Amino acid sequence: MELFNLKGKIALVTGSTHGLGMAMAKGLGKAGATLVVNGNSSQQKIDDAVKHFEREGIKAVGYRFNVADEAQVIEAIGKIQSEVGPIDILVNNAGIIKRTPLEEMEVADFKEVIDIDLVSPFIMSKHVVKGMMARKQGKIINICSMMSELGRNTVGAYAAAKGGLKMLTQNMATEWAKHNIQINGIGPGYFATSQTAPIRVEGHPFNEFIVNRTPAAKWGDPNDLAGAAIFLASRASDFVNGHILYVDGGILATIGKPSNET
Ligand code: GCO
Repeated sequence: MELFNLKGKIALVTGSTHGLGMAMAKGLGKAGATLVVNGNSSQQKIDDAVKHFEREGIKAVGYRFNVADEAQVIEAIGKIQSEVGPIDILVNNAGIIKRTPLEEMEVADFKEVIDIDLVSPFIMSKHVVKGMMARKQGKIINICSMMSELGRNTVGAYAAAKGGLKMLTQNMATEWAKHNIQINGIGPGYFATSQTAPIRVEGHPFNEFIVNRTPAAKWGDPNDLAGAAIFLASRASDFVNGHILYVDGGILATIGKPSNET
């Protein structure tokens, strides 16, 4: 189990005040990492998340900043590194989605999704990787999606961002692996979170579709992502690079089946 021990490591998880980010951060904390919690909505949400982690026996510190604003990112990373310590693990999780048919989508909305879901991981990684290079070690985990591989009606901007994030992950690995930095991705399937709440309501056609389309025949529980996060943040993945680890109940393994088949 030493391979998966994160004791003494500092993990910054963007968007970790709720949902998948919180679940992955909790996994890293339970494995021994000190958590740097990030959000941009309200200081109260960050404080509540820090208290949540502390109740779990996890050391956590909160920083509110907008991952899409390079000046805020530079300032925050400087403060984190001087107040908490060097960032050993960066999880680029913060993201948004806008569900609109492409032909109806405003350009500004398209750009906002690209900005937060694709440009922000670049901004964060560009400024965190300098310290990792100096220390000759580090772990970067980009949170991709089923939409890194597949399209779906109304999520074109998100798919473009997440498809790009998959390739950005591979290019980060190409350029930075020689510094003993491992850059990988996690591709969550369909999970029960606030982001998917609108398409998960009882009786919503998409709810039944996903259960039928997923070989595991259920929506994922955010805690199912903790193991993948711990693996990619630990020494257990020191020779894994540029890999997107899909945690999807088997969705990408299958073409699916007619609704009348079990
Ligand atoms: C959607 C969902 C998905 C999931 C996840 C799948 O509207 O299709 O929100 O985008 O959130 O990204 O991997």
